[in-house]
Amino acid sequence: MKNTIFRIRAVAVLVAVAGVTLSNVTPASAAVPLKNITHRYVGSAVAANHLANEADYRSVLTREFDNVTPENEMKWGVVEATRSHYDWSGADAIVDYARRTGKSVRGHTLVWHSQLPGWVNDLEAGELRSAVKQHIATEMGRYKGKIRAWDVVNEMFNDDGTRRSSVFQQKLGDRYVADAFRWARAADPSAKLYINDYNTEGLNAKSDALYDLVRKLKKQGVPIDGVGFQAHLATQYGFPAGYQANLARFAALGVDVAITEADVRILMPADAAKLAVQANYFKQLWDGCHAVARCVEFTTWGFTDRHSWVPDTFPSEGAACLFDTNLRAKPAYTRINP
Ligand code: 9MR
Repeated sequence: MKNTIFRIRAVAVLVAVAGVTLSNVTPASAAVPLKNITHRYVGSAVAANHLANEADYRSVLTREFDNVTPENEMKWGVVEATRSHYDWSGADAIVDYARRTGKSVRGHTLVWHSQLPGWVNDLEAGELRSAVKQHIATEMGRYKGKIRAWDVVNEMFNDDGTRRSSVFQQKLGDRYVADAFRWARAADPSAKLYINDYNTEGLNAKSDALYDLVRKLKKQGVPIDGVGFQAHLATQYGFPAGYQANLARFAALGVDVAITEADVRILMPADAAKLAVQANYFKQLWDGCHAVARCVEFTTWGFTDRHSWVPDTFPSEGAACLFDTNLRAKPAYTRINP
C-alpha cells in the first residue's frame, strides 16, 4: 500500500480526540486532493509534452494524483521505432517528474500487439523471441527500481475469450506470456508484474478466459503479481455486470488488482443527465475497488477532457475524464471526492 499521510483521517482523529464535531473543521468541497482520501494509489495517464508545456495541467496532476502512467512514451513503437535506436526522452521526463514529485509510476507496456515498430513484425520466430526478451531487459533495466508496477502483457485476448492472434501468439505460441513474465522478473525484481486488458471489468467470456490464464500461471509458478482492468467505459453501454465480484475472484487467486485506465465516455454533446450517469459509473468503479482489499490502484486514462484519446477513436464521443477542458472538477470528480 502506498505511503501517504491521510489528512482526512488525521483530522477526523484529532477532532474525535478534541470532542468537537467534524463539520466544524471539514474543508470546503474538494479541498482534499483525491490522492489523500484513499489508501489506494490514485493515478492518471500522462503525456510528456503536456507535462512540459502546460503549467495548469502539471499543477492539477501534481496536486490530485500519486501515480503516473506514461500514456505512450514507454511503448515499443516509441522507444525503439528503429531497431537499436532508442528514444527515451518522453519516458525519462515522466520518470524524472515522478521522482521529483514523489509519485509512483506504472510502466506501460512491454508486450502489446499495438504501437509495435514495423521491424518487429518482420522477424522470424527465433529472432522475435530474442527481441522481446531484449526489449524487456533493456526497458525495465533502464528504469530498474523506479517503476512500481509494469503492464507486462497487454490486451492479449479477444472479446470472446480466445487469444488475440498477435504476432507474438502466431510466431511464439502460448508460451510467450509466461516467458515475458519470467524475463520481466529477472529484469527488475522489485516491480509488480501485471497482465492488463479491457472489457474484463465485468463477469463475461473475456474475463473468464483471463481468470483461467492467471490461475494457471500462478499454479505454474510464473511470476505474475497483478491484474489490471482498464475500465474504458461508455455511458450508452451500461455498467459492467458483476464488476466487484469479478475483482474479488481475481484477488482470491492471490494477485493484486488495479483499475489502470478508467474513463467513461459520453455520446456528445454532454448534458447534465449524461454527466450524472458518468459520475455514477466512476463512483461504482471507485467503490468496487475500495471494497476489495487487494485493489491497490485507481488510475484514470488522462484526467482532463482537454486531452483524451476518446474523440480520436470515437469521433462522436468524448468528455470521458474527471476534469473538464478548463480543469474544473466535473460531477464525476465531486461524486468520488465530495
Ligand atoms: O491513449 C493512447 C493514445 O494516445 C494512442 O494513440 C493509442 C494507440 O493505440 O493508445 C492509447 O492508449 C491505449 C492504451 O495504451 C492501452 N489501452 C487502450 C488505450 C486507449 O486506446
